Parts: sequence; C-alpha cells; structure tokens
Amino acid sequence: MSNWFEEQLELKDGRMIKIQYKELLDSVQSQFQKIDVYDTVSFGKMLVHDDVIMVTEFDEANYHEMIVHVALNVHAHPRQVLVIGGGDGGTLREVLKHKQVQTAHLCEIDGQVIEICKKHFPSLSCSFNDPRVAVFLEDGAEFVRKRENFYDVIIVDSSDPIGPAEVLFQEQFYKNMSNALTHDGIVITQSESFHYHRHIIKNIVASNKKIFPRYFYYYTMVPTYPSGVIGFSFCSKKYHPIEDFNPGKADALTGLKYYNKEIHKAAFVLPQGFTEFLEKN
Ligand code: SPD
Repeated sequence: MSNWFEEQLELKDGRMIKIQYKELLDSVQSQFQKIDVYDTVSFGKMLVHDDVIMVTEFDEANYHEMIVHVALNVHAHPRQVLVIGGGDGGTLREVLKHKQVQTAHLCEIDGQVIEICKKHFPSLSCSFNDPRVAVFLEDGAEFVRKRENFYDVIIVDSSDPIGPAEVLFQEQFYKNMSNALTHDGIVITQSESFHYHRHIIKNIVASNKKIFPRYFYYYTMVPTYPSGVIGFSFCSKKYHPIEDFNPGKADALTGLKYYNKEIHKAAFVLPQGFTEFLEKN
C-alpha cells in the first residue's frame, strides 16, 4: 500500500506537493495547531504543522544555515541573538555555532513543537541544553513589544502567514523588532518564495523599507517547500550584507551542508523580474 502526504495549502492556485511516506510516527493536536511527524520514503523524517511541511531531514540545512549565517557573518559582534519561532531547534543549532554569541533566546508560542522535535529530531533539537540558551514559551509579537535596545540579531523562523504566525508578518511587529534591536541590529525574517508569493512579499518589503534604513532580499533552495525556493528579508540598521560581510567567519564554520562564502554573496543575486518588483515596492 502506498501512503502519500499532500500539502494542499495552494490548491486554490492549482498546486499541491505530494510526498510518499512509510509511516505516520506521531500526531498531536496542540492548543495552536496539529503537529505530525512522518517517516518519508525520500526525505527522512518530516515535521508538518496543520498539513504544511515545516522541515524534512533531507533539506533542513539549506534553510537553517541560510537563515542564520548570513546575518551572523555580517554583524560585527552578534552577542545577543533572539530566535522567534523555530521550535524544532534547527535555527538555534546554527546560531550556537558562532562563538561570539553569548545569549541565544528562543521565543516559541507552541511548547509542544519543541517537545515533539526533541523526541523525533535529535539532530535539530540538539542545542536546547546549551548554557547560552533561554527558551520563552510566548507569543513572539508580545515578546518583542516588551524589549528595547537589547538584541544584535533577531531571526524570525516562522511558518506561513496563516494561523499562529500571521501576526509575524505585520508592520507593527517589524516596528517592535526594530525597537528591540541595538543601534546596529539586523532582523532576518522568513519571506516566502519569489516564484509564488509576491502578493505576500509586497507587504513585507513595503513595511520593512519604511522601518529599516537598509532592506535586502535573499534566498535559498528547499526542494520540499512550494516552488523549491524560499527567501529571507535582511533588514538592517547599519550593515550591508555584502560590503560588511566577513568571509573569514564563513570559512571558520565547519561541517555545513549548504552555506559557504560564495553562496552568501550569490544568494542576493535575484532574477531580473523580481529585482524590478523589489525596486517598485
Ligand atoms: N511553507 C513553509 C515555510 C516554513 C518555514 N519555517 C520552517 C521552520 C523551520 N525551522
């Protein structure tokens, strides 16, 4: 018998992702969402929230390395880092590879994501016991509203702008993150696919350009996400992602699967049509 998981998030646009699995390993209904873990035929274990793919063991590094190392190799002294979302632990794992990081706060609204990932994804959730880590089980939007002038880098490792993550795509949230940053801080946010989601990116760009002196978009390749591509917003009070990039820090990172100093620069080179789209918005 063959079992297929179907991601139907974009069915209204005539698109669907289908992944064959061997077994549904776990299924939990939390206060916020349904959380499933599948053992797939081609992609190892796969974490799914409300029937939307969050992570597979096959390509998680492409996402987590890129959401973290770009900012941390640009900021001159990334000592205080905040991750919003990211309950699987993959982003935290990459943050802690940087010796300059003194404090890594993780604010995740759904504690059951952390628990299920500790059980099924030890390669992702391996950093929660690091002494530099503090976990806050809170709404990320509320969390940043109460902080001022503290973080060097904030990374928003969110799901899509529906359900619990919707608030993480709103202008007020970006303003509050700007206040929570120090004078030279950087924010990175998960910013969807330039192939499929320009209607979402349009608002992200327009809001962030009002708030941050410098805005850039870059991307990575994740075959199990819609269109195989996902982008990030690089919102910065001071640093330029290429001019202020420290390639020596990139070289010093070992054991990575995707990120290197060439990818760092290449990730900001965008298709012509999308470059024009960003200029207009
Ligand atoms: N379309 C799904 C996008 C999910 C992005 N975040 C995943 C969390 C990985 N830590």
